[in-house]
Amino acid sequence: MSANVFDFDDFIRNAEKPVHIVFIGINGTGKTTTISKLAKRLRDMDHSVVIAAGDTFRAGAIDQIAIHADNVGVKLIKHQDGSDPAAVIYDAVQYAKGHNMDVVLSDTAGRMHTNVNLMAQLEKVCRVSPPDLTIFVDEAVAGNDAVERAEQFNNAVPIDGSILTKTDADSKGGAAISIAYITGKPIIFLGMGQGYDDLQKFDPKWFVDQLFD
Ligand SMILES: Nc1nc2c(ncn2[C@@H]2O[C@H](COP(=O)(O)OP(=O)(O)O)[C@@H](O)[C@H]2O)c(=O)[nH]1
Ligand SMILES: [Mg+2]
Repeated sequence: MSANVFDFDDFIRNAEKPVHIVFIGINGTGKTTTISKLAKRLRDMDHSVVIAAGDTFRAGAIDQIAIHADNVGVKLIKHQDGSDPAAVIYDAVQYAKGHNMDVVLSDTAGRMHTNVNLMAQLEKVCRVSPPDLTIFVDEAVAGNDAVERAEQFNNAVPIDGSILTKTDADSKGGAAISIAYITGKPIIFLGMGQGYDDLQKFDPKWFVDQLFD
């Protein structure tokens, strides 16, 4: 695992701006919460951030992310409920370019990895606004289910790394090893709670110590 470490902060610092990051995964794994945490982290590092309200599907999703964007003090680009997620994400990237902003965090609706139409929609999002990073978000508690999903999502839109959430509920999180192995891509962060600061950089040594503790 230590052969495959990704320094998110360095990547953002050195990348050509705006950096576009798309978050994918099934429903309820913590995509929206994680985006809010990352928005705060990036703001704390003096990066300017735009969030794209790309979950236009679930009722209340746009309001939910609007509250988070407000709380952490970043710009939100949103369209109507039910609109094309590729369009709002495109607008957010254009906004960031037009305003010399550093990072675009694109939310997407949760979808089952087995839903062909919704996976095609994800491919469209990534075709219209190619991401610099595609991050798969799943729960540490999901175990082997998360591994299966990581593989399927990775087949549809190649992922660059994963974030495992809710490690506060399952401190072991052995799924991290399998997900990193299956995708060949690093685990970037761990979600450790519901607060904006409950995000920890993935540290292989810390993780292995936890696992065998
Ligand atoms: N305990 C805990 N809860 C989390 C964590 N990340 C997200 N959640 C909670 O999981 C629920 C679903 O999160 P949400 O971001 O809406 O998931 P999404 O459907 O993937 O966007 C919310 O109640 C979050 O507060 C975490 O790291 N730890
Ligand atoms: Mg969400």
